[in-house]
Amino acid sequence: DVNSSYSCWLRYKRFKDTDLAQKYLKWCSNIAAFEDTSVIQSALSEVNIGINGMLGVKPIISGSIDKPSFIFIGTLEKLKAVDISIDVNDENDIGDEGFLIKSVKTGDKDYIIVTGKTDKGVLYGTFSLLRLISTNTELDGIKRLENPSNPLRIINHWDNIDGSVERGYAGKSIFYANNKITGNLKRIRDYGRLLASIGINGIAINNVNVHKMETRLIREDFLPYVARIANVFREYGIKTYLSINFAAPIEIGDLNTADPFDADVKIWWKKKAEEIYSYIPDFGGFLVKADSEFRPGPFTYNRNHADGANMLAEALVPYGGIVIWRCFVYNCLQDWRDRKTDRAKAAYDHFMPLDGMFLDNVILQIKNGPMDFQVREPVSPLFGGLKKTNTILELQVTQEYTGQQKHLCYLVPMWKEILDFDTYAIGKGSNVKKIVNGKPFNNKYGGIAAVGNVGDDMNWTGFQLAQSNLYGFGRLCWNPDLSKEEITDEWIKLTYSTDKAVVDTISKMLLNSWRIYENYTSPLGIGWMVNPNHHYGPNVDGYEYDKWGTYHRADCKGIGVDRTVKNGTGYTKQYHKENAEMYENLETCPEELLLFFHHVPYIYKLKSGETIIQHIYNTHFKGVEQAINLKEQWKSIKEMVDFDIYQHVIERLEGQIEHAKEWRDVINSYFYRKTGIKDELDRTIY
Ligand code: GCW
Repeated sequence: DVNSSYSCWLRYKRFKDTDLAQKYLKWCSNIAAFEDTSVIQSALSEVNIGINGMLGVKPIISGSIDKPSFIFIGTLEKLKAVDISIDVNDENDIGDEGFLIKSVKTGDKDYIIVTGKTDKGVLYGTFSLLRLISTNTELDGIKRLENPSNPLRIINHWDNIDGSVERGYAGKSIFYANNKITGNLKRIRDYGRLLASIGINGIAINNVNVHKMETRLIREDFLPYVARIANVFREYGIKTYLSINFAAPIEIGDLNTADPFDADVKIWWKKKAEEIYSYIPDFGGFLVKADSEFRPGPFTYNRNHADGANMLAEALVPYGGIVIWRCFVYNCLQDWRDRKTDRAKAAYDHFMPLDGMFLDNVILQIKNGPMDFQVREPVSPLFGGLKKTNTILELQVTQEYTGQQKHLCYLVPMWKEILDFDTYAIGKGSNVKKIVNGKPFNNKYGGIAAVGNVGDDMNWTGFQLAQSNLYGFGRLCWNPDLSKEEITDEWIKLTYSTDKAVVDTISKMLLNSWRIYENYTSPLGIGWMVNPNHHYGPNVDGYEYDKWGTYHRADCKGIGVDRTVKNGTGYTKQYHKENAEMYENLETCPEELLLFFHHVPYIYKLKSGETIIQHIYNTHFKGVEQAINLKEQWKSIKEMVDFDIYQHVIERLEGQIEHAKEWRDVINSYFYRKTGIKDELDRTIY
């Protein structure tokens, strides 16, 4: 039973320290609020839950600022209307979704304002204030002015209408069951609270693989139910998006083509847009996977991606909607004997020639790496490559290739590396985090999206510790400059306790977990050594002689894929010069990506002096030791966390240890048998 995990990082646990509680109570007992938009109401309801939970007092919410101490919650407009003055500079600095939290002392009054230009800003400010209180931050003299770095902060659900979730590891869908949309709006509302608390402002509620039944979500029989979900999310400042089927005019319309140049097709989508907006006036737009992994698209009609995306975008223009078009396009039927085609090159080859051809309400959504969410990949060269096109970064919070929420694998450290990666697009310092927010190239849109990790399990994410990935994702979208340590500490304090031993222990576990996972799975940038289809567990040749374009090229002498211009597939040239040279050259290529870019002999020496083969053995033995150690660390805080959570995590960690051993032995045995080279330390290899 992991019920106490249901509220995730919004636990608002009662303060044990009564002095501290007293200090906050001064302000928190009285809330001054004057507005009644649904978003402000959400903020007020949250304040009520939070203060009641933490301080044990039901705050009095009134339209008055007469008390000596209170918290004002409302828009700038209201703030001014009630004659609370605010610095003009601050006022100008607050953007559309930004907020200001400020302590004010005047004469006989001592109060805190939480304000924003819009009610959404007020909502974000309120969640932020509650976070400050939960983490015991001093409010006396506080001033926080924050604006989100990324305009679009979106979660993608790969949920199907039968209730299954593609790559979902936390139960069934919270949106659908048995080909119907759920009536459990309470759960959706709680999800909205979680998402809004970390600043998420968009959600695509169905799988990008839009099958027969899901194609109908944009029909009149389903739209009223989609609208009910959208209504709930709207109260939390979240716009609803739908994944659509490019062939919808044929499948649910009465046309015999979906050609984007066909006049009837254009009219069909325009009417469809009008219909959708009649149910959901603030509908976000369409998310589209086209001409990818057997999904239909413009290629059928000899049109390109820009033709396809623009046609849909035109239909959405009148309503301010957007088309998010995915760049995950490659040949998934490649003959394994074809050594020239390199899947890593595909997205860039498809989309770079189209740079500048998309309408300005089209956004290209690009996976972080050129392959597919492996444990380690270089950053996609489309970031910093595309300059005249809106882009958003796509991350995967659900742990498809990173332990499927059975293993602990905290992804914030990986995402930080991605966001900090310098593309050199406009000279040094052109980090991905700057590129994707759209500012450097004056793009209209930008942001970050991720495939979510939530299902109908009581604790939302299957493995309770995996809640940290969702939390960290949202926080990074809002502010990619937050350090991984800051985000991690915050999450632990909100979820468990502010006790130093708890924070230090769990933080260490989380921050090391990605590297640990990498150690006992795939070394040096080699991916795909997994079982086909479900992608769980070791299988070195699982994808080696197949059609998906995913190889490691191990033979008896060496391993790795040569992607150099000199001898290989030429992938390195898709990067700007500085990175192209770094990857091209064996000496300067970062070692953790060595086998992604180069094919080297097993006896090649790494900088540590270890050979590749010895490195494989060493990391795999070490990874298992580290996994064992994770459990020891967790045991050390047994008395300090709720028993049910303690037990749940122990069980997962035990499973992880066993499975790490499986990985170690399969990988080591494979390479030992392939090479005949013994482990220098003579450990057991089969
Ligand atoms: O990683 C692959 C997944 C597919 C997924 C696809 C995509 C939704 O294995 O399950 O399909 O990527 O991103 O479109």
